[in-house]
Amino acid sequence: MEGAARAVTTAPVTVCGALDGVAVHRIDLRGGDLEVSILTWGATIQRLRVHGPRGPHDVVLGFGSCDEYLKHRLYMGCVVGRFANRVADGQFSLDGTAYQLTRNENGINHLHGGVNGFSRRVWSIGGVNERAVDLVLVSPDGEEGYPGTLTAHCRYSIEEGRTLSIALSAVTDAPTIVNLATHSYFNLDGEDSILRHRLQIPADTYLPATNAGIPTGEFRPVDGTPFDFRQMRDVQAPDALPQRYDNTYVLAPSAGGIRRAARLESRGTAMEIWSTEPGIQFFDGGTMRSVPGRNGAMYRAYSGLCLEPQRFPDSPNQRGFTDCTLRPGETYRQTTEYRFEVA
Ligand code: FUC
Repeated sequence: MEGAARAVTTAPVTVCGALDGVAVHRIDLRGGDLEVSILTWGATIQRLRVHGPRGPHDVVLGFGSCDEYLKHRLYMGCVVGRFANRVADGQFSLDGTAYQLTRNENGINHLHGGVNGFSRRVWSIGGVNERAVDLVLVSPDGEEGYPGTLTAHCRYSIEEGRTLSIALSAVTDAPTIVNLATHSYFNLDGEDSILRHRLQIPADTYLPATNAGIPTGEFRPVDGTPFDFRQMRDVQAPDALPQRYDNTYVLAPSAGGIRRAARLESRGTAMEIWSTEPGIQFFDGGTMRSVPGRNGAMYRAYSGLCLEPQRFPDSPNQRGFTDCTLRPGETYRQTTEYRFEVA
């Protein structure tokens, strides 16, 4: 596969480690004003650099070596699946059959696809050129407790206008549930904290969650609360200690296309996220423990924030949430774009 890829590519593909004897590759994409390094480990964005008048600068957190991704369960830059965020008690029923998923968060809930979810698997390279790479992962029937063999695709491509496009899709051979999400920690300017980044999320309601991160089922208006990001404002709520942000924001219906899901700004760099997804999880990174990051940086609480377009957490157990069932013959699809501007 790699040989075929070499014939059509000018993008460097290098071995950067191994997991259980399987080589992990890094693919360095370049196009326009973006440079992106993708790891086959977890379909991870290891590095994303934007070129501007002040030179190139990093806009996501990342580790320098594969070993560090293995060591730190931060889901840094990866694609999480089969089911992003949490499934309460790891349990759900589908077509009258009850399933028990791995309970990998404090032995209680299922988080981000389990102990060895998609973020901790080596994806195959399906194709690569200078500006794009296709990654493929086959998840066997029963993996982490999920029914059906699921074949997932992730295509990263650099588009015109400083845009990184991410196309996710999946098919199954038996009824199952799917909710994939991209999980980069953004920091647009390399400052220690993202609390002074400015954020806008065009959502009138959000999903309150229990302390364990399970949505209560309520769609709560953001109006008059620290969760109101309808107007661009600092991440840190006014007159408040850092507010814990780890909730899904409910976006307007997308009618199948992509629409703006968030805008983030800091010191002359801006990023808009456009997506097909019904919700966007905003996680402020406040629970991150100190870890050494790339190039001698020390990552700690609020070093980066996550904005993760996805379906609603715990959907299989919540009436009134989006349906996450995937059946044979259907194709799950998500398109998400990170669109950058530099001044
Ligand atoms: C986000 C959060 C979770 C978790 C994870 C590492 O997706 O919603 O709570 O902390 O990241």
